[in-house]
Amino acid sequence: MLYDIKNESMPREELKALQLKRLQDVCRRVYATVPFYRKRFDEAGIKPADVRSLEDLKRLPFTVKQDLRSNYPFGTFAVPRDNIARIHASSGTTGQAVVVGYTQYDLDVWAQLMSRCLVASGVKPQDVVHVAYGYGLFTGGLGVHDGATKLGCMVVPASGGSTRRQVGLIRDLGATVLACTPSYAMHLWEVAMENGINFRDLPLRVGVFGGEPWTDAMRQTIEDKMGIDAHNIYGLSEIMGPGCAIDCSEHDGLHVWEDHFLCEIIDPQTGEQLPEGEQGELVITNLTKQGSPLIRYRTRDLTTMVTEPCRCGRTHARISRFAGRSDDMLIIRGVNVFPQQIEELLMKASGLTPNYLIVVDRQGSLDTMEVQVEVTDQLFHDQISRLQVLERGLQKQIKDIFGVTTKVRLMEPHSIERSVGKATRVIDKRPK
Ligand code: DLL
Repeated sequence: MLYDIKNESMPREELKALQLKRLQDVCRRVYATVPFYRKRFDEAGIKPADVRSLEDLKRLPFTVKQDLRSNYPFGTFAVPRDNIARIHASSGTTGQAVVVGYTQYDLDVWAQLMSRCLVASGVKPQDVVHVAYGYGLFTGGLGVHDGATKLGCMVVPASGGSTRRQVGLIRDLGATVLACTPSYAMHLWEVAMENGINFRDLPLRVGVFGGEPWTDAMRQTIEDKMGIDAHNIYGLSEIMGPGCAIDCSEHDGLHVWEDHFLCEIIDPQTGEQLPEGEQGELVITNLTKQGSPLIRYRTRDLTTMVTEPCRCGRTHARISRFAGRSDDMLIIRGVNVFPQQIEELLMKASGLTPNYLIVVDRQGSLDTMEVQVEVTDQLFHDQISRLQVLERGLQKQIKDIFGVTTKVRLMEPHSIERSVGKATRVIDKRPK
């Protein structure tokens, strides 16, 4: 099922023509109304009228998060403040906040793209959608809420927190769809089990999970435990919020809505565009946004992109599950380690739970890495020798794959702090 057949299955040539028209339009708009962009375009020696083909995209300047910080709060807005209907903010915990603005048209487009995502995950108007993404400046809650409302679902705006109460609501109101971060989904499941509620026995059938990186192994674990079909939804506040991309029932990459977002994969070091299928940083240009459209925004998210059509009938390009963010990459004694690579390993071992934390520190001049992972109740009550064998086995696997010596510490169940939104997977105590 497609929500918007005409646009979602548009032949690629037509899609490209539409993208070019919209790219020319957004360039004209930002050049005329955003002094920051006028300056950037002038510095790059390009005028909106010079954009004659999609090939010209690479001549346009990049936008990075720091540009949004430097122009806080309204310096990147392209319409008068009277036309802004809503503000959201990015979730960054450090540095100057970043705000983004939506006109009523932007909110309508957002709801429409979120509806596309929900339908791609198998959600129908008859569904009961329990939204446990945070409501507020974070885009997760309101973004999914508006899309599910537009689709005609019954929406439960639970937000994050009060986990026990939420579990009761999921059961009592008959939620069929759960939308939250994958780590919070696991936490909800765990609290449900503690309270004698098994999600497998409930009508729940679809998960719309995202907002943080997670591995395919984690998806399988969640699907097994909850008895649902879990989808991976991607988005970022700077560009829109949740709903930029999602995987369809084929689970073969995330469709990114190319009639609204022009995507490139670049080499994060050189800034050059990479050939189709190569891994690099996703760069997105807003084609239709009015409030605060961004040109060539560097997401820092690492992925690959392919344009080959999908079996589901959608013609929009697919990006792969994210390998991580370039700023999340840990460099341990010169070796690059992504937290998701560790997650992948942990999820394959039996007796472990998906609750883990990577603690990086420095002793003298040497980096140290400790992987803390909670074991299941069952394993915890097993013989010490079994725990030791598992610990050593994991240490050896990490050493074999990355070449770095790591301490693996198996933890008592429930000893690692749970989060209600995006999980903290890494604590880096090294002096900066
Ligand atoms: O996290 C928007 C969102 C909410 C997406 C709910 C999906 C569901 P920000 O707080 O601005 O916006 O954070 C955006 O989160 O650049 C990625 O690094 C990461 N991220 C979001 N979704 C995924 C995903 C929301 N499915 C940043 N896989 C992005 C991996 C993700 N990383």
